Amino acid sequence: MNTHRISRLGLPALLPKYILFLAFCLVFAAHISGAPGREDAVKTDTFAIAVFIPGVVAGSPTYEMLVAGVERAASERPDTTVKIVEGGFNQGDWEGSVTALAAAGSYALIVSSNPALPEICRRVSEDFPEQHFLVLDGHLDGHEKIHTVLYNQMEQAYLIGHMGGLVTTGSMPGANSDLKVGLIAGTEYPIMNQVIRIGFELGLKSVNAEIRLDFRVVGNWYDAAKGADLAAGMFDSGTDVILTIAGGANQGVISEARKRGKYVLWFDSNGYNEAPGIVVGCSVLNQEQMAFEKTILAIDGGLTYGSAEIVGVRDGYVEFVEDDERYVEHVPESIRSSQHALILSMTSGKIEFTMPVF
Ligand code: RBF
Repeated sequence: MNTHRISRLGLPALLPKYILFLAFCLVFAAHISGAPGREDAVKTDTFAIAVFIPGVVAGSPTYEMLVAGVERAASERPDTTVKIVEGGFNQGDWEGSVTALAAAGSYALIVSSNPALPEICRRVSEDFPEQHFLVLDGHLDGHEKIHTVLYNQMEQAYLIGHMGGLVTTGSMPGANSDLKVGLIAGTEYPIMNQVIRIGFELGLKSVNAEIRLDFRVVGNWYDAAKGADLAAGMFDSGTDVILTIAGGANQGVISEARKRGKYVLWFDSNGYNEAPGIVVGCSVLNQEQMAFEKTILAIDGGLTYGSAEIVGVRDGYVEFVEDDERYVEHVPESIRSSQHALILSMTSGKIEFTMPVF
């Protein structure tokens, strides 16, 4: 990855040597460019990547993993640059920001992550047909300049739903006899309403059909105070464990659970460390690894634009994290072994779900 550092010390003293060195490089480069078959060796072939974040990076697990994966790939390939652009929380601004990146004409690849992005990239592509895009956590098949990867979030939600069912029916200190589990979402969108919520509920009911889901919406992806308010209302009405998928608002849900000795389930990344003993289950996407692999492919010229992948548990990109010491320490063995049995059923293919596409 290219990083540019400007030294403040001793520049005037070093200047003559620097000029000499530069002259040497130019002569050397001119010499190489004269070699047979090399027409333009002085030109550096930089692969410039723009990562467009539809929101802000901090606090949103999928975005944090996206940035980490792209940066890791760039660090393994010389002459690759990465620019991170945060689009902010106003969805209406995103298309303009992606358009500006494409219009710059300097990015070999624009990378993003979010179910709303494929359609935005498709529209931008109408004006900038040469621009290539990689979109994770989204789906668009058959566009010659766009590659997408969708995760099987029915499986991801079912895994964490099963864990929620075990917690609310189990005997951990914060669990009560009410069969109520919560889900707090940042906003409502098709995958939330028709996949994650449904998969989560199926997972809960696979443990006990009487479990009821309390579903609430923050209305944005940043308001921790609203997240805490919603969680408080849910805990007051008998919920003992909440799955939170609300970006920066997740922190409010955690602080409320901590105050009351209740539990939180985490989505997308390993969140046990956010609050050990309170976050008692994480079903994750291996988005960092996916971003890394796809970016390497793009840099090396092997990414298949025009195709749309869907990956799930059996592909290794959707997982429940059970090998974390905080999980082992805080969750009773009886619950962990039931959850382990479910994981085996899913990795063996005995239980699997089709991920709907919209
Ligand atoms: N998830 C976040 O963690 N932070 C966000 O800022 C965020 N913004 C989103 C905006 C839109 C329009 C949509 C459709 C989803 C957004 N998500 C966000 C949800 C994210 O894409 C993903 O569905 C969830 O993280 C569950 O994997």
